[in-house]
Amino acid sequence: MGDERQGGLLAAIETPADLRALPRSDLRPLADELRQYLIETVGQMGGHLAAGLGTVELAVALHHVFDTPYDRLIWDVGHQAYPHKVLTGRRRRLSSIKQRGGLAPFPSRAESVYDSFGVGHSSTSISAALGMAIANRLTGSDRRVVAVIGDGAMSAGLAWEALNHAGSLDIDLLVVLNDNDMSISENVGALSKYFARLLSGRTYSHLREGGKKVLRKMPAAWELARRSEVHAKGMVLPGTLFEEMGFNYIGPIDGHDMNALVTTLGNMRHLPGPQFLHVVTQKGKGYAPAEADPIKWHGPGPYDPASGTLFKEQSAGPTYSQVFGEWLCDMAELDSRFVGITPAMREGSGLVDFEKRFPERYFDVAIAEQHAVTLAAGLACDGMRPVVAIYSTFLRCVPNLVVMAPADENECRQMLYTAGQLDQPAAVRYPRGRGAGVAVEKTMRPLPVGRAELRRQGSSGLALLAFGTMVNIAAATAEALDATLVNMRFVKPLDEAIVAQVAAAHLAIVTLEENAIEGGAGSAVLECLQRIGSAVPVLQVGVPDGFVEHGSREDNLATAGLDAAGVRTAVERFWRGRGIARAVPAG
Ligand SMILES: Cc1ncc(C[n+]2csc(CCOP(=O)(O)OP(=O)(O)O)c2C)c(N)n1
Repeated sequence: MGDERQGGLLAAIETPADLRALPRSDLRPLADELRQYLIETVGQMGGHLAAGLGTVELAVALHHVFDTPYDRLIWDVGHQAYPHKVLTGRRRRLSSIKQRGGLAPFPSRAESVYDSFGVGHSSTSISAALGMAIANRLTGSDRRVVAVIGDGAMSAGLAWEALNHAGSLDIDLLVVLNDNDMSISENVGALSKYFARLLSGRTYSHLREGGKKVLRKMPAAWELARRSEVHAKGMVLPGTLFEEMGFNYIGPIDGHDMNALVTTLGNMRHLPGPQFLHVVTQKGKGYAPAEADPIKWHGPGPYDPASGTLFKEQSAGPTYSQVFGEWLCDMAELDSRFVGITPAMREGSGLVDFEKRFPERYFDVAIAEQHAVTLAAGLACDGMRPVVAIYSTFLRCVPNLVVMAPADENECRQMLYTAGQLDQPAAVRYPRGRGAGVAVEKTMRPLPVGRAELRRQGSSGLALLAFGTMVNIAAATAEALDATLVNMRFVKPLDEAIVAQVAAAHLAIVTLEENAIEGGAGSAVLECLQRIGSAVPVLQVGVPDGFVEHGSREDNLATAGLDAAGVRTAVERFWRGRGIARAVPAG
């Protein structure tokens, strides 16, 4: 699909240099082809769609005006960078995106010289761009640096920390605010209202730009106007906030108007100092289903581009997020102290129903994870039961934190319930995707804190201490090797009694976790063994010390050796290879 059927402009773009060679009149039809290419290609495999449809013109204009990759272009989060990928030599590979061995879903420095910064987490672009701008100054380079950041990403403290720093330096840097009024769901917060006010000030702003041109020719009058404008704008004209922070604010301009974009970026490219361009775009632009429902089309699975019908994935049982959302609704009904908090991840965290049913107790705090957790701490200090759904890995070293890992979706519900009853912070760590397919009991019962569950008593002398989803994955290995299998349930506090018993009664132990080995649950078991003076041999199975590449959860587990086959191989090698198994008396 794709190339051969294209009108010809897109098929001829192998690098942005080809794009820069085009006359300006070709940019509009090129953008139209690019948009169509995205709609059709993402339909084949699913991926991020709506955000990229909104940045088609911006990507074309930026590569047309700036000398990439010499000039640095940094896309915040990076889910909107598909058009950029297509324009930078990756058109033919776009259909491999998000798949193992295929294109990364976000810009990746290892993948392309045009990806100036590796992203995925939100709100890093201005800090990274500023670092590059400072490097340019220190090395005497004349390269330009551009950060493109969404209005959602602008809600994070990190973005403001970077603006605060940049504005204090007289440094050449362009920040483009890609304002589509949406995060994954509706953007929230006072800042998003402020952006809306900026839009309504558009006419005034245009007048002001016109006035500036005239006044610049009369320096005294210009200075007077500039000073009084700062005050006047505070009341009626937006732009002040960024200007007060040391940026030259221009906009808002229509981010789908190719001419306006190219002209404005062309002018701004030569302006010294920190520059801020406010661009207004529409999420899902040019694809009717995505324009109508940009939330659904933020990251769809495969679909039929012509009809806009999503191909449904086969499902067995609820996702962990659904179990979580349902549990929170049940608790909120039973106990008015329960409050739900999300850092801009309502859909992904399973909180859509909770918001509908308990709007006063639902808080989307925007992309602000630090704030979410600290807000929860404040609520807890004054007697509430705050629940934060957060996409995160976290460490065992936080004092006084209970950390649980459910073996399946039913245990997930029971652990959430247990956490909600405790008078101390607690975390339930579950994976994305669906559970094992077990029935989720409506009834909720608290689990004894720090107590593991013996799943199988073996007689071979081998014990498997499994955390979370590894309990089920290790079950077949336990059967095959006649090993004891323990569902550890609690990473913290660890069930030290069961660890001691197992150590005394077995010849070898294997710990299993879907987590980094370094500092993980298996390390907690080792620390415990060391404390009680046990020298029983231990194998730690978990995620090796390295960044995990993108891919489906199943693929990534298999690559890390954490699927059933990988676990069996590792455990057998350890058990038989070290001669421990042979030491067991037969029978
Ligand atoms: C720190 C962090 N929190 C949450 C997310 C999940 N996330 C990915 S994209 C996104 C919304 C970004 O909105 P915006 O910057 O406005 O971009 P748009 O999709 O509207 O183009 C969120 C919340 C993330 N990537 N990083």
